[in-house]
Amino acid sequence: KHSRPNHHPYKSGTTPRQNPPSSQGLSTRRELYERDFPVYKQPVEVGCFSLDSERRFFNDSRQMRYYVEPDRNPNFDLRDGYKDRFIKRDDRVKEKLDHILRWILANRSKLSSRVTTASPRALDVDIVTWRGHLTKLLTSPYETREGWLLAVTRFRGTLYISEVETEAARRDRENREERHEEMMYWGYKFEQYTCADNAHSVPDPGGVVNTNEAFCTVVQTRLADHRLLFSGEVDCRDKDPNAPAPPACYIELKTSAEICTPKQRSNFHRFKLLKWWAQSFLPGVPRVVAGFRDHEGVVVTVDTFPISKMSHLIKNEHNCWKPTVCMNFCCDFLSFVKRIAAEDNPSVVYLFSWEPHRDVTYSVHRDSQYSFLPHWYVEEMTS
Ligand code: 0WD
Ligand code: CA
Repeated sequence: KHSRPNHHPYKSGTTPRQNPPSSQGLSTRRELYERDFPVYKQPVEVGCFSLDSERRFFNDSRQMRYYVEPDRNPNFDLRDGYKDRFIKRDDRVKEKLDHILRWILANRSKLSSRVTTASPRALDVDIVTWRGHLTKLLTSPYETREGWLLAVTRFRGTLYISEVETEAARRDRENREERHEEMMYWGYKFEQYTCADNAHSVPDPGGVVNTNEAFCTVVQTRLADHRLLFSGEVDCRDKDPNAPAPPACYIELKTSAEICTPKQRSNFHRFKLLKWWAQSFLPGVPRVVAGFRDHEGVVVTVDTFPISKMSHLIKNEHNCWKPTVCMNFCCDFLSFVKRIAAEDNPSVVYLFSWEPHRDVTYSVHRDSQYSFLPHWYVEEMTS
């Protein structure tokens, strides 16, 4: 260990300053996060909202769908309707946290607001974000391909976290091949084959697939000392009226390439199940129903994966992912964010950036292109 040279610029008697903040990072190395599983409270649904075929917000469950169990070998043709019965959401439009913020304004009383001079906090939560952003954090210690950018603003004591599209992600989106474009449709088509509009009807595979439509749950939970409020899109629910209350009655639908070789099985366990586990564990959705399809987009088998069994399924894989690493990294990242994002100001953005094999770094931006809290939200929350 080498000592400080005598000509060091700091005055004697003062504590040496830390490195400039922009050079301090947070590591994503797995070994650092192999500790006891952190406290993660059972997520509680505090509300929901719907987005209609034109992406309009409704503070209700009108877009909820009901799962109808298919045949185990259904031969669903996922390519059907791609050319003539598909309305695709415009993914150039960045909605940021807007829908969640609309939900918050419509439900402020439910969030036990305490607006007092002693407590400047407008909401009784530390973090507001999309579930999908948290999924990216959970999987970062195992991610080798895609980095992320997360914009953070502290406003009235609460940290708002909103993703910014990376340059690489924008390039991929703009240069997607036609085959890939079509394969993205397959997941939505599978939903149409397995979901009905109400508990007593049947799916309508002859209808239009419109990806503007969404039903989102809003859940509250706590990860160690971080009180979280986040929203996630839910595909459907168990149609049995005696099913447990949300989120335990929710079902996540997925499609995946059929598994033919041991290598494919191993990759499925190592990469796909990690993403599926992280996404559904966060809001407390207990099961994933997967349609395994061939290269022509025909679903050959359907299987149910309980979230609670996923981490056992993977135990035979060498060097596989661990839920505790995912959760501890997320927890440490949120602590890091709380420490760095100190200025309470709706027009200041702390931009956290990560690329695989690197540390998380950040930069600070005032009144920039990155500001994401809309005026209508800031004004309503300030009054
Ligand atoms: O504008 C943005 N940058 C984002 C917007 C990024 C992430 C999400 N969103 C919004 C959209 O309003 C969407 O309705 O989030 C909603 C979904 O949020 P989430 O549940 O937090 O996202 P995630 O867990 O990543 O995805 C859940 C589902 C996906 O299902 P699969 O089975 O493929 O994981 O939401 C859909 C997709 O069906 N989805 C999206 N829908 C609209 N816009 C988006 C998106 N950007 N990303 C995923
Ligand atoms: Ca899905």
